[in-house]
Amino acid sequence: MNSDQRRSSGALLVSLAIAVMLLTGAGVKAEDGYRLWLRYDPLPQQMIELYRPRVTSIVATGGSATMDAIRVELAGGCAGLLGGPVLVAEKVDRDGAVVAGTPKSSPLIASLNWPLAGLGPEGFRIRSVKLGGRAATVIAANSEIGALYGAFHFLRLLQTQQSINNLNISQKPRLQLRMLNHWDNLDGSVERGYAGRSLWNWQELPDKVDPRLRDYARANASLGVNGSALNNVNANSRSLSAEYLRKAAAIAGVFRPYGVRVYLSARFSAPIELGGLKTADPFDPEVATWWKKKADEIYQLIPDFGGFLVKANSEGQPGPRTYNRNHVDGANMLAAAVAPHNGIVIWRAFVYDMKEGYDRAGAAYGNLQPFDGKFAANVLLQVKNGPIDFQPREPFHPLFGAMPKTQLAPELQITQEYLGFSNHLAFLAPMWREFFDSDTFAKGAGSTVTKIADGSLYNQRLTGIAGVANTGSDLNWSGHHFAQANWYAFGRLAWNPDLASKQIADEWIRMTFTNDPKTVSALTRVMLESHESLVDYMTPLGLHHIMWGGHHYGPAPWWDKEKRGDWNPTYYHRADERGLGFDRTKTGSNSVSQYHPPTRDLFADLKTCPEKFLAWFHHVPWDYRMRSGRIFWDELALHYQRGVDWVRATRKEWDKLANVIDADRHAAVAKKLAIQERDAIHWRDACLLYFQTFSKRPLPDGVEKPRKTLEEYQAKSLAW
Ligand code: GCW
Repeated sequence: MNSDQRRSSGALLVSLAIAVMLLTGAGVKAEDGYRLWLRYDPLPQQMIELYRPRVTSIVATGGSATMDAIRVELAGGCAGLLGGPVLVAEKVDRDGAVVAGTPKSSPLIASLNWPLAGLGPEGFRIRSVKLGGRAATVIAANSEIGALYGAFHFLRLLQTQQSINNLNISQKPRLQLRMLNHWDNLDGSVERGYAGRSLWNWQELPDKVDPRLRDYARANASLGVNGSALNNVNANSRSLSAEYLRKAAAIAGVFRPYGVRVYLSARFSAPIELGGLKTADPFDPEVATWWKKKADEIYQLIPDFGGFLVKANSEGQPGPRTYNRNHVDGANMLAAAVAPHNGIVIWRAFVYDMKEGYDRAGAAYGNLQPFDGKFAANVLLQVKNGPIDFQPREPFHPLFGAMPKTQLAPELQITQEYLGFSNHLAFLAPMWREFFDSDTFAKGAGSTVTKIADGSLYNQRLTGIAGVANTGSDLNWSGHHFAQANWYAFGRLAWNPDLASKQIADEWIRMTFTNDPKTVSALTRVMLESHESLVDYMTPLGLHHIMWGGHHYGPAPWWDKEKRGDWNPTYYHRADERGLGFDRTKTGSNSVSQYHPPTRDLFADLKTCPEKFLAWFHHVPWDYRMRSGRIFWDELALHYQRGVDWVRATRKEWDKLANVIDADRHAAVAKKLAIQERDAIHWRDACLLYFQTFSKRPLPDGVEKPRKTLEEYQAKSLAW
């Protein structure tokens, strides 16, 4: 080949490559998942034609950073979705303007004289109107952050291909504080993080701020998440040092235009470690003064600082009880320090001291319930959804409905500590729905957890919810492409805890993958079934905490080596010749009595207890007759098998989508699903072989033979 030929064949290759790229839409960007659900790729032509006349220009006047963000998001988002530039204008001079802002930022919105008071500080209204005879869409709010939320909502309508004719939408968040809790350490590691390293680069801060943090804030704002606790609740005092506060202030500066306020986890003994005091006793005036001064210093640097998040006297953390004071003494002392700045204290209820013969499931109630009505007005008591610890399934925490005079905030875990890390596809909205929909009967029928969380049951003044984040430095943020859906679901439920799982899944799929109806319905089904299937192959029928010690990945029901008895799976499942499960009724720990009747009685009676909670509340005889007519042992085994079958079917389903999902993400998810199948088989075999040593019964028909021996499963934990 001479050089001319080489050149021309090279040119041909290039033009071919371009043609292929144009046809497939590939090559523009690797589909690495970085854009989350905020992808603004062109919609199908017929949608563009429908939308185009209604989106010709963006009118979002005002010079603040938040108004800038609104302009950029709307103009960039609409241009991307509509496949061509959208004008940014000062006024409405044509049909199709999208006007966004507040009565203060926009004379136009002011001139409408809309009654906006009912929207509160963060709500928005979106309406199709005529302005000076021209068709326009107005996104109005009392605050710029409200307008930003409205802008994201408008974009979501486009992304999910909803009609934008005759819009008349008013929304406001049901809970006030909607925050992520990051268990990020100062060395860049993330406790229970499965998506790389921490997003905060403490080494480089404050001089260098990763531009990615802006995208983190955008993603949160798109859901209405308005708080971020930056550091691990297993806190290092240094987070509160002058040096680290300057770093946190730099982060707060990036988050501010997006309405995300920064919170910090406070180590209770910081006055000793940072302040050189001899004690951290909350009744010591020097200690109280130290915290007051610390709060003043923080607010100097971060004027909109949210407040402190505290894990005290839990799992080795210091706390007021270290000094013979109680939780209220500690929380209220900190609350007094931040109160002058309108800050708050979020005190965690995750407290369970090990005592001989005690039941961990009843411990938080025992520790905190007696303090009902004693916490200061700016304290939220943050309670995990279930009484033990973010298990694949737990009944709701009995503190919900038991502290009518205390401001409770649910804590959910978005990161999948006990749910297969970021290797397993498990959409958590259905699990959280089950929690929110639980009826506590605290004030009669209909006293759901939702009504406690949103403050309506007890007129709770300050409301909130936290999700332990699953974000990290991985390009796709959450480790598994589908784990992004859990961040999304958390934010959407924090905004409106009545949203249906199906709607959340549907929105997310459309925004993240495709609007193709067949694919949307196939993926919605997969997502909605995924959590129950994970429960099937991990902890069916009320089993819990049977994971490998320490890392909590994979099964180890035989595990009994932890220094604390209540960290051992054997403590929880109590398998013996008679049966399986923890008796929490009168004949056992009786912690079922922490629930109100009739829930209490329902759970306490083996016959009426929902089967999904059977081994949670009862020591169930192996031959107990289940509703299906099968004995408990057989039913248990079939659940394990069902979980495995589901993963296999899902792999097939996913394979079928190879030509509708981009190659990069398709391959990445396929790889994860292969791991999930391997793990599900491992779970089934290891658990059934182990429990069989007690049940002494054969596996029922339909359950596959284990692949290895029990000894082999016991010898080595699942690798991840
Ligand atoms: O779920 C457990 C985790 C710990 C965590 C603790 C908590 C931050 O195993 O890693 O510590 O809960 O919620 O405080």
